[in-house]
Amino acid sequence: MTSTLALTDLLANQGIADLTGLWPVEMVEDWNRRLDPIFAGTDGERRSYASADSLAETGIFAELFSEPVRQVIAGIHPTALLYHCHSYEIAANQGRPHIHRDKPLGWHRDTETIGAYTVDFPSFISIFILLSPVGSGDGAFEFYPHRPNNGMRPGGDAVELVGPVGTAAMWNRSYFHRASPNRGALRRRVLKVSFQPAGLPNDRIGLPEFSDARAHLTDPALLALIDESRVGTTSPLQDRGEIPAGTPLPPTTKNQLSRAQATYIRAQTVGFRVLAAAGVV
Ligand SMILES: O=C(O)CCC(=O)C(=O)O
Ligand SMILES: [Fe+2]
Repeated sequence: MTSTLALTDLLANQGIADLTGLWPVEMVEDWNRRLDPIFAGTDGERRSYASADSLAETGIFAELFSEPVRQVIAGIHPTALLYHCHSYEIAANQGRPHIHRDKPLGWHRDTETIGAYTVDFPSFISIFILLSPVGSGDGAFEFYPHRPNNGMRPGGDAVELVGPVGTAAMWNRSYFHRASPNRGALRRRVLKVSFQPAGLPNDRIGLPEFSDARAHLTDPALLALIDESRVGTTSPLQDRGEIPAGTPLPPTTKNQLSRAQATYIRAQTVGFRVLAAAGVV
């Protein structure tokens, strides 16, 4: 299904778009062969990572950010700078979400995006690519496809990111989302990228995983994506992009929030809005 909305508008208004097909399945399967030795021996951990430098060293980073992908990113944010770039696995056979377990059923907004959230433009974006097949009970990423300023409606729509290896989506980090419990027998492996305009504060791009990644890259277009010196600047990347039409991901399930949980979320959301208006967050 192609919407009449440009990808940027879809991300602002529904928060999530289908990107399946942008990375060929054979390529993603090949990434898995390179990641297997990195994840080997971590099955006992609740969460395990292959960081940006490992992705660069294995050649995955260069394939991930192919020219067409860079054009989509630059189409949305002409000054894009990465914030996250890693693969991670979450434990199998779990009864609870792997992250934000203290929040109602794990539903949350990414805190560092709330202060600069704007209704009309998606500043904080993540990409998820499934590296293991994910069904409903397998720790699917879930997304509430409505603007977040009023909290969540109990029993309201949810999009589940399910499908075979290579299934991919782009989503607005300021919207409500969660990891559902991974009740399945397989560790769930995804590749995650987040990007934002270079002008915004970025407390992650200076981490060693990004500076170490540089040693494995030569293409200036790739180096620019992780160049810490670009924080606070507004010069556009050399890649120019057309903004493609967005492909919606229709809701497939409902959130299971009780009215009490939804009331709590709403109170917290309104509270954040007040704090953001006062410049506290
Ligand atoms: O692992 C997931 O499905 C969700 C993680 C999450 O909340 C995030 O990436 O911001
Ligand atoms: Fe999150």
